[in-house]
Amino acid sequence: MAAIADWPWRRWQRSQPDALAIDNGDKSLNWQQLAQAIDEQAAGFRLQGVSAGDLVAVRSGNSLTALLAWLGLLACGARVLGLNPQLPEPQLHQLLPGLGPDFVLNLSDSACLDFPALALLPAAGHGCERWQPEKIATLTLTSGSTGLPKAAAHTFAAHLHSAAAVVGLMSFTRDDRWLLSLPLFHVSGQGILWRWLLAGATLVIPDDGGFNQALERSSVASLVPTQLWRLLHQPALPASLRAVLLGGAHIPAELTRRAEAAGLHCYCGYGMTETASTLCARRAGDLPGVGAPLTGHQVRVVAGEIWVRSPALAAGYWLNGSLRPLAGGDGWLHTGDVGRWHRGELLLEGRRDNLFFSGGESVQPEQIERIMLTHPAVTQVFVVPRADSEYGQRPVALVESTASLEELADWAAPKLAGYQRPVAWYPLPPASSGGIKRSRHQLREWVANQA
Ligand code: 4YB
Repeated sequence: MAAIADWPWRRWQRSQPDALAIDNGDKSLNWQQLAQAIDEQAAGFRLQGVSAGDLVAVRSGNSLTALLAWLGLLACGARVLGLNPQLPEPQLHQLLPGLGPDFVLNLSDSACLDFPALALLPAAGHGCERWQPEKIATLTLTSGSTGLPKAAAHTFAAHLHSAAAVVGLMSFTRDDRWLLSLPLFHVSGQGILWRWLLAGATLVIPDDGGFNQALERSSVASLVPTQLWRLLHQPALPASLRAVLLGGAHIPAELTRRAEAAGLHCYCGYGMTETASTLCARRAGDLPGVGAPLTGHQVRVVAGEIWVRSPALAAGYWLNGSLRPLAGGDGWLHTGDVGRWHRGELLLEGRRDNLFFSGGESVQPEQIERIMLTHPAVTQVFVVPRADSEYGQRPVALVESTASLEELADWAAPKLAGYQRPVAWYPLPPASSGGIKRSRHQLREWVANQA
């Protein structure tokens, strides 16, 4: 990747000032206007006391306002910690003291947080710090299965390494329009941001017209598999959409087969918070799996566990004023994901911490879920353990499907070993977290509370 000598938006301000940088429905900004808006945001934050190296927590969903705040803060030299506005307040009160933000910018409701508050007060002038790609740009919370999330700290350089590999794979150019389809507080949303800035393309931000209307104006989108299922259930795919990057969860072959048949190029990716989004990916095809590592990333499978080494890796986890290493001294991150190689492709089998034992047999829930997802009427399924006095734990299934639960249980029975067969079936309860994936921990608790 060629070194970038200045803030990426400055480069596009100079070389293509009139090209469309942001499409937010009625509001559009070219690169000239965007660079100016970022300067004004940065100047306004400076007047409120923000200085280089400060940590600013931004509590917001996606919007043009939130994006300009993120970029203005980064331009000030501040590090941005994105917060899911749906994180419950007690959890925020537990989490934030260890991260020690200097300021909080709350664009969501009026949660009461004990940190100096920032407001959006754009001001005249230039608030931009010098571009220093090796500085920490963002802290991103991991979606840990239990306990408090950790805050992975990424440099600008790490984000741009990740972006360059995906931009190359998908031939993403400045003529493209990537929809900001996933939240900025998650790496999947940040991935979109850095690819857009690297390529000098257009970022489409959904406005009041909603997600589907914004899709109609986009050529590329990042989607989790359930979003693509929903899209395929609509009468027609948006004509402008040429490609989707999928990730975050198992990507059923049937899903990509249907989407490809409808003319949509599907890229199957694997990544995590610590790797600043996708690190393995490939165009969907006949083989299962998420492809080989993209340029610059290395992957090994050691005793069944996936290890990763990459310039996109976080510099560490931020806690109590310092960075804690996330990888061993050799730079390899032990991901906790179980996988294997198959004809040069990485196959994901599940997470180590989801494994449980039932009557002495080990149950990997994702193995059961993958089988269930081959049923044409199943769009989402989670298998979680339920305490059992005789077996220790037994599997229970939570399913989103148009087929009846009885039909699914009958269909699944001959495909599963006895110890893998769910002993209870429930419709998947509605999501409430605002994140990109369901919390297995919450689903487990939900099941434990059923009579
Ligand atoms: C998987 C998995 C897979 C992750 N099969 N398990 O820009 C992108 O890369 C993107 C595009 C569309 C949708 C999502 C993304 C992401 O960033 C996803 C990144 C992510 O999920 N990060 S995470 O920290 O929240 O979770 C990581 C874990 O998710 C991994 O460790 C895996 O366990 C699981 N996962 N991709 C099966 N293709």
